[in-house]
Amino acid sequence: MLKNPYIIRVYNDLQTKFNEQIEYLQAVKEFLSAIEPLVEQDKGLEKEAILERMVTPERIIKFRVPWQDDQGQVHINWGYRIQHSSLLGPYKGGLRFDTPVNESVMKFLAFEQTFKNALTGLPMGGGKGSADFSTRGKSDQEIMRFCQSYMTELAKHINENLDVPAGDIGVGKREIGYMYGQYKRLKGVELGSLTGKPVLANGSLGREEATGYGLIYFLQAMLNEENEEVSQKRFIISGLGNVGLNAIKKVIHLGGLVLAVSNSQGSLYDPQGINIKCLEDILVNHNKDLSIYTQERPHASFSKDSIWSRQIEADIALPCATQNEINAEQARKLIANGVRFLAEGANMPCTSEAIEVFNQSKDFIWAPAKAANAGGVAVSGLEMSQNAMRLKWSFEEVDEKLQTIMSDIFTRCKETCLAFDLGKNYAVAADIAAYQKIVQLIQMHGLV
Ligand code: NDP
Ligand code: 2IT
Repeated sequence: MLKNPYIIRVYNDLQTKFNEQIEYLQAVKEFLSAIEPLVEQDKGLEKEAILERMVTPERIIKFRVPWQDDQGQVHINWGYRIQHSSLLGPYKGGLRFDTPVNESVMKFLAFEQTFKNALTGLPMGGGKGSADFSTRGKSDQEIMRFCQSYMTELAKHINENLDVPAGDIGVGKREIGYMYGQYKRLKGVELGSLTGKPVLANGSLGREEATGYGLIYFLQAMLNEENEEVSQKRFIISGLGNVGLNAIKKVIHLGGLVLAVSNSQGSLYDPQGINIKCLEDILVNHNKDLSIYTQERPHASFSKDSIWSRQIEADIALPCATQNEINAEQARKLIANGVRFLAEGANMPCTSEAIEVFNQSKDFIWAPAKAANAGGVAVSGLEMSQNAMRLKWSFEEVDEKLQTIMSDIFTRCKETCLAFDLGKNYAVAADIAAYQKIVQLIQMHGLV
């Protein structure tokens, strides 16, 4: 419940203007309620319209993307790039190719990205882009043609000093490679115009692993506070893409037991622990059909139900698929099944009602996306540095820097909890820490 009159006015205005943009309104509301005590103390903010400037993107770009399928049929999709904030550097954030994307999803992601990037301590503003196009079921040639057409338009709005996209759902190194190739044809070689590039094409070692590994580094720091560790803990992890798969690998490497995993087709529960070789074989050679797993490991079970609705006793949950994947009922179920920790790999994976359930449960500790999944964009920042310096760091160098960044973000959250008497509410702490930085930047830049 929002209480501060200035905050209420800002939120109500947004609600009136963007009534249907539920994800955007959800992200903004969570943020505004976290920073409410600070706004209450600073009566000068309203005259300067600081909050309005914080929640409103600097620019929204929308363009059509025509492309031809293998049968010669022409299709049209929509492309977006939301350039939310350049206060800290070039707009920075991923591109999502997925059928349910729309302006609301893009605006929430670009908004959150701005604060996440601020937490990394690196010079990156915030942005996000997308297309309502799914790579599922498309041939490699169709995906290449789509990426080329998409970049033909996007190239007008990005460069290494202005806006630097990377991957997100449906966009990995293959898609980035095709887009980078097209960018070069249009504008010449510019190493830092995209990140998440294939390593051979001047991408950074460790970028592919960074979000999943970074998530576990943050979790380790959080567990360490409770004198607990990853080893021997039982995990439920959703999403088998860039974030989920690398989180699974890191957990297994550290001696944790991954009991259940999922993708958009369903979920898999293996009481003996997921066999990573068997899983990877399915992802690469069997069209991601998880039901095949039970043929080799009959004690495991596959279900088309959401992983979060299944009856699985565990200690730690890592949602790494998409927004709002855990609702209040599922949150209550997790707690009833013994889960005591959660770290968000995906952006905004828990509904506001689920968050309420977590915050009301005395012994439940959770890590918000803005802090816990910042490892991906952080290593994107390191990729930009390497590109600018025309050199390449080893995997170990990048990984070490990633560990330092994640542990610094955790320390910042912990110190903010202490300073504002927040207990273990790392989500509110992350919002406050990022807000403090962004407020100062807005004031320093004058009326922009
Ligand atoms: P990928 O496309 O690589 O993987 C997404 C995974 O989630 C796939 O296994 C996919 O299933 C599954 N999935 C997608 N949508 C749904 C859905 N509606 N219900 C159930 N499962 C779903 O994406 P990423 O791993 O890159 O991104 C995952 C999340 O992490 C997103 O929220 C993204 O914004 C966030 N993130 C990503 C970063 C990155 O560096 N890539 C950085 C920080 C956050 P299937 O394979 O069947 O399609
Ligand atoms: O949500 C995210 O932080 C990302 N998709 C990564 C963005 C990036 O620029 O690496």
